[in-house]
Amino acid sequence: MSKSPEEKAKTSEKFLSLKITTPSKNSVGFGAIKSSLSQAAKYMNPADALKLSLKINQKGGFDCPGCAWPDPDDERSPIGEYCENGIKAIAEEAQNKTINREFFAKHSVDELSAMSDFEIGKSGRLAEPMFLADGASHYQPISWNDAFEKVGKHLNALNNPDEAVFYTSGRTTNEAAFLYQLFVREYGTSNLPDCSNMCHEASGSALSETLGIGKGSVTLDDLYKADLVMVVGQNPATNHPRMLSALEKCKKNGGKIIAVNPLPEAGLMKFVDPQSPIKMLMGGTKLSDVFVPVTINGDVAFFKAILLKLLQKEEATNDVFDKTFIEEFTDGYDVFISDLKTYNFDECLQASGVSKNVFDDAFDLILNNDKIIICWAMGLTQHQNAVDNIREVVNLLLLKGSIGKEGAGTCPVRGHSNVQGDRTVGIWESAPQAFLDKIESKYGFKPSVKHGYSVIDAVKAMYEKKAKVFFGLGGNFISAVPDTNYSAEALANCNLTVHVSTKLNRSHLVTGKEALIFPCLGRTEKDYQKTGVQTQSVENSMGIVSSTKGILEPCSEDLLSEVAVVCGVAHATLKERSKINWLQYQDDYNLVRDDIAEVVEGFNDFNTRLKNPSGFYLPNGARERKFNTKTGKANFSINKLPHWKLKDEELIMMTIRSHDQFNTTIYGLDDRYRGVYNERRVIFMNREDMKVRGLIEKQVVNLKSVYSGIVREAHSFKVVGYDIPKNCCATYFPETNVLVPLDSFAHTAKTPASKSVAITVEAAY
Ligand SMILES: Nc1nc2c(c(=O)[nH]1)N[C@H]1C(S)=C(S)[C@@H](COP(=O)(O)OP(=O)(O)OC[C@H]3O[C@@H](n4cnc5c(=O)[nH]c(N)nc54)[C@H](O)[C@@H]3O)O[C@H]1N2
Ligand SMILES: Nc1nc2c(c(=O)[nH]1)N[C@H]1C(S)=C(S)[C@@H](COP(=O)(O)OP(=O)(O)OC[C@H]3O[C@@H](n4cnc5c(=O)[nH]c(N)nc54)[C@H](O)[C@@H]3O)O[C@H]1N2
Ligand SMILES: [Mo]
Repeated sequence: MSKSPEEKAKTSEKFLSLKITTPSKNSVGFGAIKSSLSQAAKYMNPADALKLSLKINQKGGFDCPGCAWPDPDDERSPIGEYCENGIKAIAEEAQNKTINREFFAKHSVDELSAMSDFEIGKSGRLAEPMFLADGASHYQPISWNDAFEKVGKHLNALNNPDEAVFYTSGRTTNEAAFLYQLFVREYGTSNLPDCSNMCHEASGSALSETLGIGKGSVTLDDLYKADLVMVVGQNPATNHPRMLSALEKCKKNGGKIIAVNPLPEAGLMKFVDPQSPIKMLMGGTKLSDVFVPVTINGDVAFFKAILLKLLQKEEATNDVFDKTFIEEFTDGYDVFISDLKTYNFDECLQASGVSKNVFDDAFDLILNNDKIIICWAMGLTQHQNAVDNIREVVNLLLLKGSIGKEGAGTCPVRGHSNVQGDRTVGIWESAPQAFLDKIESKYGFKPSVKHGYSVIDAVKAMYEKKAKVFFGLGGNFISAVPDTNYSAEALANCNLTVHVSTKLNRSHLVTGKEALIFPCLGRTEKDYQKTGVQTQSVENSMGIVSSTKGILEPCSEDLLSEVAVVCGVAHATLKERSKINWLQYQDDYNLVRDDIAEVVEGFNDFNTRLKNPSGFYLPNGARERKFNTKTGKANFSINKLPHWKLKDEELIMMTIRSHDQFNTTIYGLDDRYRGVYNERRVIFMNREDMKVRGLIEKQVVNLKSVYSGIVREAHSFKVVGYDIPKNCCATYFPETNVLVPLDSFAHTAKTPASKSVAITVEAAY
């Protein structure tokens, strides 16, 4: 009998051999160079590695498939705007091993699912389309045409287009994403869940409401010019290494940095620039002036304490708030202030877990500086009160008039390299009416105005058999979503699951009755079409659109581009009933861009402007103090302290990334900066919490979460004593996604609360 979906979705519980060292006090430097070179040497052919490292993030080169951190507008490093983890991302994609029909004939789906995520990822690049028939144990080859027809047949057999779900992960380029959402809307649904639903959705939600734009307001230049940068809930040394160069530049210009994080992350402490050999020898730059070890989910409490103290000062001296800005540009100040006055400073400080001394140091910097930028990532967005977290950040910036001026503003640091662009060009389950109207007038069909499924809704719908076809453009849905067991059953309930992917991952193994794998080109590869090698485009975290063009030969002749896959599926599904000539787009991506220019705001003359080697900025109201909100002003908001309470024995767990992974792709088994080697099944605990529970270093434990009466368990983790606030703990995702309840998510934004999971820890034996 074949394995159950839950078993196939499970990460391997085998232990390797954990080694623990003292966590690093600084980041990057020689260690990073060594690590990235060894990664490239291991998996790529050397000529390709060199070619790529010279072209990464260069004008006219390709956009690194790693994170969404922007490239400098003018000066770029001659040896490539690279970083250790960027090289790892590329080495992973451009690896010289491929897998085809022989591989799948040799290994059954059950067998592959027993491998660790690390091993699955290292099997190689997918080289030809594969099909898993109902009841079959092995994937078999299928032609592209037959595969497209199969998708079309399944989609056309549904009772209603809303029974299909179309997921996107944020590596998809603007061109592919635009066509994909266009196809989905012409097919008849708005079920476009996106990885951003699990990521920065709460930022989009909070920022749209308060500042009228769901994106950040700052540019790289602002970061250089800020007086004070706060880095909240973010681990840049691992996830956005190039951000450290910008922070260093800010410091050189006299700026200060405050880090707010339960963990003393290496990169927040000290940075050694790998592109500056002299500085490397001198030991690098001290980055954070103040490190605030907030308790997990203690951020609203911390910010409220700051706001209360600022108010107190303002009432005494009358020169703390930017009253001209508040008067002219904001709404809701009085109501906000009267709500703020209902809070008690000591209670807020206590709830934040921050000591008075550290608080005072941070407070002084905030009080005495007016050009403030606040950067944040998943530490703020993956909580039930995530939207409150971000709105409270905005309140602080508004009081200080720190928005829409040089060196000041909001900086949500995005994850995937084009996650922001995908949303801009229409990957949105609840797209604005104005956008849908433009689609209707341009293409002559009426898009569905229903609110489609976000990620959480999609999982529920599949579980309840309301959705029967799952299509994923990139990503690794089963490993990324919460509540692995429930979600595995949800996928298994589908008639068909389809994944457009570069690499094998667990989502190819936890399938519907039938399954298809569509292997596609990666960012680094040349995209040959009838009119020549195609250029595509992406938007980075700061709203700059730029071109990306691969430089390597494709790893297999049987790959299609994402654009071609979307066109093929659309053509096979919609046939004569389509109002669109789908196949023209794949021959010439300029045509896609002409359409985007007509439909999406800010893209006029797209094809011409994309030729600018630095790309172009999209319009950003908040940057110019034009707030496109309901009130026409920037809105203060009222946010409560979170009300959850841990029960005896419980700890609050955050699920984070190690230094050797890109989301669900495991590059290696080390977390160098945190001093953890050769193991991913670890739990970082406060040493007093260990003592109370009678646990010792490296002891094997089982973890349990109980939420709404449902018990979830994850077995076999090793304890690592760590410098983390009491009652807090940390584990890596995806291993602990089994513990994250699907029903625990951010209000209004529905981001899974994967940074605040109440768990208990028990010795395994
Ligand atoms: N190399 C690499 N780069 C990546 C990724 C990757 O996996 N690998 N992923 C990409 C993606 S999609 C994303 S979204 C980003 C993710 O980038 P990050 O958000 O930096 O990633 P996480 O590991 O989730 O780290 C969250 C940080 O928040 C802190 N934190 C957790 N809970 C709280 C809290 O309650 N309050 C505060 N103040 N801090 C908290 C954690 O200690 C940790 O330092 O990175 C992108 N870049
Ligand atoms: N517990 C917990 N869960 C989380 C998070 C967390 O912090 N904690 N973070 C969440 C966040 S922020 C995010 S963004 C999601 C990520 O969720 P996803 O975006 O779904 O996951 P990824 O791991 O980024 O996807 C990796 C897969 O994408 C495919 N791929 C890579 N490059 C390309 C390409 O160019 N084209 C195509 N078509 N496919 C490609 C490869 O097959 C690879 O296996 O996970 C979320 N899940
Ligand atoms: Mo993300």
